[in-house]
Amino acid sequence: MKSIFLSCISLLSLLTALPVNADKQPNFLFIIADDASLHFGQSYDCDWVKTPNIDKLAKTGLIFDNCYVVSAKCAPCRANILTGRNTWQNGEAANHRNYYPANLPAFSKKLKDAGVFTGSRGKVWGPGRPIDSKGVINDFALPGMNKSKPGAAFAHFLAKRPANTPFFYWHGSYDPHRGYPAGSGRKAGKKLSDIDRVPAYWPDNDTVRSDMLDYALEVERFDSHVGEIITELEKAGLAENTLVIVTSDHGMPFPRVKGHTFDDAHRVPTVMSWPKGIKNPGKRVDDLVSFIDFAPTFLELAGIDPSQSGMEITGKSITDIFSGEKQKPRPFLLIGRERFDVYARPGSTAGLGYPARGIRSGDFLYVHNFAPDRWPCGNPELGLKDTDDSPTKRVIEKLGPGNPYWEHAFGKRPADMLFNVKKDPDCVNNLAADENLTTTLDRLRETMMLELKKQGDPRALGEAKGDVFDNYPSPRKAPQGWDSTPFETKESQYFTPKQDLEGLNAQSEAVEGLPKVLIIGDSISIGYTQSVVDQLKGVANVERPKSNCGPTTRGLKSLKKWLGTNTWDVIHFNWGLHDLCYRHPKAKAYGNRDKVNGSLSVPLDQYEKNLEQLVTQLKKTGA
Ligand SMILES: [Ca+2]
Repeated sequence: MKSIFLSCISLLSLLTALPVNADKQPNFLFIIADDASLHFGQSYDCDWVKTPNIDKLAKTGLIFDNCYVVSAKCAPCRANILTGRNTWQNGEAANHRNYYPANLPAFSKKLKDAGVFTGSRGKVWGPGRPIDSKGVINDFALPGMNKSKPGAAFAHFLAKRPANTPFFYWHGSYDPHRGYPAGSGRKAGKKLSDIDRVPAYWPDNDTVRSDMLDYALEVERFDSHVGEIITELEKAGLAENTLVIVTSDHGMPFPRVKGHTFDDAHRVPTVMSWPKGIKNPGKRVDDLVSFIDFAPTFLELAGIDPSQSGMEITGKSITDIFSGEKQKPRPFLLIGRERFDVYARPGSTAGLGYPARGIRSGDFLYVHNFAPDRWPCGNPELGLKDTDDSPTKRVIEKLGPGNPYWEHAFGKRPADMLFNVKKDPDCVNNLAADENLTTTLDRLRETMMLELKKQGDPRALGEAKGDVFDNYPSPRKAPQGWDSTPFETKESQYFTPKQDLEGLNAQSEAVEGLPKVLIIGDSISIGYTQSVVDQLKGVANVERPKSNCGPTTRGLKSLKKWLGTNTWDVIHFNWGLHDLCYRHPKAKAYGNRDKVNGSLSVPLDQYEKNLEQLVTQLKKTGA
């Protein structure tokens, strides 16, 4: 009975599948490390990490020098692979530790539907909950092989494969993800002096080097698993017509790499082998290749036209690189991020993200940070969550704000960042203000924004549509004491910093005979009233309006009221921050702030006129 049932299923899959030709159609073996940078041993000229199995594979295949992930964090990156779409096109799958939308297709499901035998071991997509509206867990049509050893799991999968059926197998390693036993690298015989170079953005000391060696050991374990799996592939006689890809979901779990928008986080080691299909093996490929290119490549090689797959794929197949008949050069690729670790920045239920988009083209990487007022690594008082805990992180944290290493890793970043990745692969010299590169920057930004709009990126479409990413829920429970209220709203209805709440009521005790001082200003200038009062105690009587004095337009309306009937000896005034703030009526951000699509609250020429009128009126007071 069981066998009849199985034959019915097989017949059904044959009927619904596109024609499967096991001789011609390649198999796919996709092996992905978790958090490995460009340290695949000899393949990437790295002496302190030994990866003989990957290096052997590279000799019969291709080494990619410019393969980029779209988002440098586990869950969003893996969503890019599965969908062939960019982060900003994947709804809530743009985020990390999130729900995976039920309607978001995955290439693996399409392969399965076409009759390819599919399976996996280890980490496919996550962390998060890939659950549909009925509570059904989405396994992306990649059922897991329940075996403890990677080689055994793959052998088990191959044994289950129906005869003459092409396969797709995903090995999702957990290496070299943290944590590492501290000192394990040295214990295994590695030396601190093995490391030829510590990136410019970390201090070069024993703790950091030792941390790097611990990481190296985990990359080497990953390599040994690659060896186990390839051995099984060869034993089964399937190596000839299997496209093997060995890569990583983003750079290493160290400060300023994993989770950040620099070259070291996004450019990942990638080796591919396919004896039957790669025409010029043993070559290095310098073409720009994106992780969204995997899905259309798999589909095309499985005989499915990506444009007819119903997946609305953005990536481009790279089969032309395999055949050596390159169609067109790839002029650029895009990168970006939304919310990575949750509860890292107050402002929404599960915390705000750090929206950024970037473009890699020629020698340059241009990155636009949409909310430069936010902390790129998460708020310091909440633990700088967008960087995994590590000895290296602790070393840099201790250095504190103001220290260049701390600023590189955790400090706020400007809206525009431009790096020459050929001359400065560490991306430590921001060239955005370089006058010689103004044209380059403008061209890159224009190309990027145009492309993002074409791709329907809510951030690029403006009107605060991008806030959608900040407001997606997370299955992770809020930590104790989590308060999602934005700091700026909870502090004061007067838009003033905390110290000013005391300052608001802090007027001098009027002492007869002392000069009278009036302070007119916005959140910054009135924020210091208390300390001014304290410092001028016995010297002057200080007062100020009991409100935020806002832009010049409010000043013109309210100045008479603020001056009252007093005679002032000194009037301190300050207008500008509110006038020159970019806002958009439809922006949902606090105060309708919108630096991308907004316009100045008070146009420059009007601001100048208003200021002149105010100064004229103030002069008349004789203060
Ligand atoms: Ca990862």
